[in-house]
This record gives sequence, structure tokens and C-alpha cells, in this order.
Amino acid sequence: MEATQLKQLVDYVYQAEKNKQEITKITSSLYPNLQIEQAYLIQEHLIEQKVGEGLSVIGPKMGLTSKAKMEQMNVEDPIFGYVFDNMLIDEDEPVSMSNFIHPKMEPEIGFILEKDLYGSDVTAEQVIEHTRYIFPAVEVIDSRYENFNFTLPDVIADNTSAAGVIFGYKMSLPTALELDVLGVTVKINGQTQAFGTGAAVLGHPAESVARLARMLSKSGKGVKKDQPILTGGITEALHLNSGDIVHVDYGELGQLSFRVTS
Ligand code: OOG
Ligand code: MG
Repeated sequence: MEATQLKQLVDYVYQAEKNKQEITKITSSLYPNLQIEQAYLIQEHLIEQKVGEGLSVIGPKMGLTSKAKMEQMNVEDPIFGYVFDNMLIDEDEPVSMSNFIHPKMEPEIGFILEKDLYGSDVTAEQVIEHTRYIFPAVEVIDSRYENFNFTLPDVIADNTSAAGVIFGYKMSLPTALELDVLGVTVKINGQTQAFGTGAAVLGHPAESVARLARMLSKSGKGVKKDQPILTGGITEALHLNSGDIVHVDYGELGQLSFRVTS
């Protein structure tokens, strides 16, 4: 891909996010042959552009790590992107529809490591051994593409639909919990809308962190200590609407609630 083309595509997704204006996916006409490596290059430049404007990366996120998500989005491989400081939503703060195009929420489990992990052979066991704590989280995703319709390269270029995060305050040790059998229930306006267990995320959420480390090792990077790491939606993502009251129960990990306003 030529430098001018790269710049054009970075700008395309960047402007869509900035103006909260949905766009046609890149692969439908702008660049039908977009490859995964090229998509990560677009993502990298997008991130540099945001950092250049004074925003900071809070931590990485994994996406499409559960069957429910892969089936919902019709794509089959885990992907990663980055959460920025301007995406943080306090639990007491409502989620305002006006900040998004067509937001959805997904329940996730977050990790904080006490040690950087590098290498193509990082395992879930190592992740658990070096986890400072885990916490309940909600990710608000907001694909910049019309109808959340995209291919794997499209969604990678769009920083994996990252748009908002709510981090729960309760910290737990992964060793004290069987995360694979932990049940997570999402209720919207008092009605159960989705349920999943930790095992939905690549068998165990720690495996998602390990997979991220292995994916990053291809470009000489790793997962860093003290950064919140999102391991991916446990259930399918649920559309948010103004007036919704959302309550997520993470069993022993705690709970998270928020409301949605216009
Ligand atoms: C892509 C982002 C997926 C997850 O947790 O699976 C993701 C999307 O579905 O728009 O963040
Ligand atoms: Mg997610």
C-alpha cells in the first residue's frame, strides 16, 4: 500500500470516529483487498494520530474472543485494539447516546498484570501467575461502519470498534476464582438479555491475555504491567437505547450498573 493511500484510509476512519458519522466499510470499494497486516498498520497510524493530539492509551483490548461474538459478527479470529483515556466512563456517569453512532455494550473481564509479558510462547498459566488483579468491566463498542457490518481487516483498521469503557472498582485475584465457570448475566430494564461464562472467552479469560501477548510478539511487543487489559465480550453485544438501565452481574467478581441517556 502506498503512503498516500495509507494516509487516506487512516483519515477515513479517523474522521468517522471524530464526527460520529458512519461510513461504508473500507473493503466494499475503497480498498477491497485490504489485508490483516495492512489493517493493523492503519490502526497503528490512527493511534499515533490520536496520541499526537494529546490522547493517551489506557490499555489494550482483545475482541472476538468468544463464540457468541464471532458468530454475531460473522468473523472468526481474535483481534486487538486500544482503549484511550477519552473513552473512560465513570460508573456513576450515564452513557450518553450523543457520544456515539450506534453503541452496543459487552460484559468483559479485565486484567492488571504485575509484570510485562513478552514472547510467542506466553501461556494462560503465566498470565495467572503474574496477574495483580482482575476486575469487572463493560466495553461500549461503536463500529464506525454502517450497521456494524465489516470484515476482519475493516474492524481492525477501525481500532476494533473501541469507543467506551466502564471499569468496576472491585478487585479480585484470579487464583481465588474459577474464572472459566464464572457466570455473567446482563439485564436491561430488569430483563435478562444475555448470559455467558468465563469459559466463553477462549476457554479462560487468561488465555485471551496470553493470546494478546503472543499476537503482539510478532511485532516485538508484549503486554505491559499496570495497564488494564480487556479480554473480550463474554456474551454477544447488546444495543443500547436512551432510557436503558443496564445491570451486569459478574458473580463473585462483583456488579456494574449504568443508565443510558440521550
Ligand atoms: C468488534 C469489537 C469486538 C469484543 O469484545 O469482542 C470486541 C465489534 O464487534 O464491533 O470488542
Ligand atoms: Mg470488547
